[in-house]
Amino acid sequence: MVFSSVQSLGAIAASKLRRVGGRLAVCAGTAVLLACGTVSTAQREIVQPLPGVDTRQAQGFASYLDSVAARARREGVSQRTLDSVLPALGYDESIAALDQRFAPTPAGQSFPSFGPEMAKRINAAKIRQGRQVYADEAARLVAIEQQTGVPASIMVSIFGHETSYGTIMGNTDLPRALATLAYEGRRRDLFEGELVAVLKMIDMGVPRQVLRGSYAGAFGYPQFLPSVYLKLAKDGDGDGKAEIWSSRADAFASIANYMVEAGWQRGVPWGFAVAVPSSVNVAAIATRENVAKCARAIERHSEWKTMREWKALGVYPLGGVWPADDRVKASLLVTPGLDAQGYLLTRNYRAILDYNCSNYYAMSVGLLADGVRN
Ligand SMILES: [Ca+2]
Repeated sequence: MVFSSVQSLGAIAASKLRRVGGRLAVCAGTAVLLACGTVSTAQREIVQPLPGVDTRQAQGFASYLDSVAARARREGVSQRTLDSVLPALGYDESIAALDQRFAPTPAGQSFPSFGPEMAKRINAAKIRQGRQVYADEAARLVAIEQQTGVPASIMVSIFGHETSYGTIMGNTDLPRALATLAYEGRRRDLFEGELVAVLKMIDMGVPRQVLRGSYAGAFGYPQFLPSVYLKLAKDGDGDGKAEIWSSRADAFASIANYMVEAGWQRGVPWGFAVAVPSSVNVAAIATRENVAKCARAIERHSEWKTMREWKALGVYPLGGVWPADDRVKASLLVTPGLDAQGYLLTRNYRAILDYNCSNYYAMSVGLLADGVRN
């Protein structure tokens, strides 16, 4: 199905309810442990400041990298890897500037309408391309879906959202970007850990030239951070390697593994469009959850209620069909700008939010998945 406006998004989602299937799954991990040493002064002197970077900053950066080397060594990264990567890294001011520009939206700022936000992310071409990917990779996708319970359409949709189906993966050198962001310091805890993780990947034999991605360190078809790669990347095509930058099968298996790890439940829809009668006081049932992650996105949700409870309140699916199990819990998200007044969202929606903490992202992943599946 191809639609011409966001008005039909709710209808697409609602019409999808009939098809849900499932069972449970497991996940994998990777660890690296090797030997150590120190970065010599001679090697440190190779660090060249980029144009516009003063000498003091370059020295500060070099001594910071010494401390990263010590940490990486403690975590088992080999001296060979440290010597081959760290001395040649330069501080990149353009990356630091990008990071400053994308500082988080302050709390209290109003949220944009869903209509234009969905229209930015989903269009007829994106659905068509997604269906083509689905058709091309059907055998593999179905096998992964059977194994994990994560729908093929969700894997394809995330692939579409993250990298436009593998066409836009970013071309920034990851060690350089992560070293810059860690040194810059606004989110040092995060980026220093990612820098050490990328060193572990190099230690494992991942070729340096494939370690290119976004300025913030996400890489490959699913745009994983290095630490996520180490923890969750899977081999999907049977060659024993998790090459998420060149193998769609590996990317799909890794995305599904991420979703399972984030709590994806087999046979449960991500969510569906609903009508909400005026008798429902949405403000009165706002969530009181105190979550560590995605708090800003989740504060827009209602408290959890079972399908049976929503039904009793007079809420009903625009597609006319409730999930088979009326004990499944969902929270309500009011969606101004969409045809549907709101969506009932299950725990599986939270798994998508875990991938990227934005209601616009998670809704758009769900709706594109529905469009691809239709
Ligand atoms: Ca593989």
